[in-house]
Amino acid sequence: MPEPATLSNVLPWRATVLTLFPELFPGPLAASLAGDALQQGLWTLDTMAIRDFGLGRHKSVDDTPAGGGAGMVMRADVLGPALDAAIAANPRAPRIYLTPRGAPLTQAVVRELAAAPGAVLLAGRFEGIDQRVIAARQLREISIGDYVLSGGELAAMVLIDAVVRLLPGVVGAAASLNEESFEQGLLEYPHYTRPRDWEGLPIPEVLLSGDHKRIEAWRRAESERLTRERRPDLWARRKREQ
Ligand code: 9D3
Repeated sequence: MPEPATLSNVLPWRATVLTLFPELFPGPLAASLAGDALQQGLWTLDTMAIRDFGLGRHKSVDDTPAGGGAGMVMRADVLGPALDAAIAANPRAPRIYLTPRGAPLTQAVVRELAAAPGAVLLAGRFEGIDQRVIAARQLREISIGDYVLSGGELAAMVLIDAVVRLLPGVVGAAASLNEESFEQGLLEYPHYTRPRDWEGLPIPEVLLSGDHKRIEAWRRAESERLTRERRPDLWARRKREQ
């Protein structure tokens, strides 16, 4: 008989975050689902301050870009030792650099990361980091979407939040089953609850009919309509079986 997964025989998922702003953590990750799971010991969070690895009297972490141009670049001789300390703390975890030029964070990537022992997450600031660090420490570059943030910290929190809710024991089986409809490539249908009439607006009659076949057909049609209207990219690639 296989042993059931319990806290005593499963290591917590371990996030090690390298940042210039450790005071931003845990931030929203201390609340709600992720926060409860953190308190239960299902995952752990360590932040390491890049400034602690800064060089010289001013603890410098950045310098002007080789070849010229705007902004500043995070130094390899700072990030190398900082990453080595983070990797030593979390040696089997994939190493991720959050950057606007990274590959998109998708639910498939989130599932992959949830199956790993944790993640070393480098949150950048300034224009970026010295390319040699990415190559030498084998960093996987990930973006959370096509908009510009002020730094990688919020992106690291988004990634952690998405991973943590997939860890065993964090959300119920009902929620994970629900996810499968999204993974079919359709957006969620509209939801309603009491009161039956709110500000003169009724709940669609079909949802009160008790006819589960009709309800299922209505929800499917609404999911398809919303996906077609809002996400032509998903609509074109949707799974067509069943
Ligand atoms: C003009 C070049 N800019 C790239 C669009 C420079 C730049 C802007 C903002 C470099 C870094 C940042 C800070 N952003 C992140 O660190 C970041 C990010 C993002 O801005 N959008 C989506 N995902 C991510 S992950 C890290």
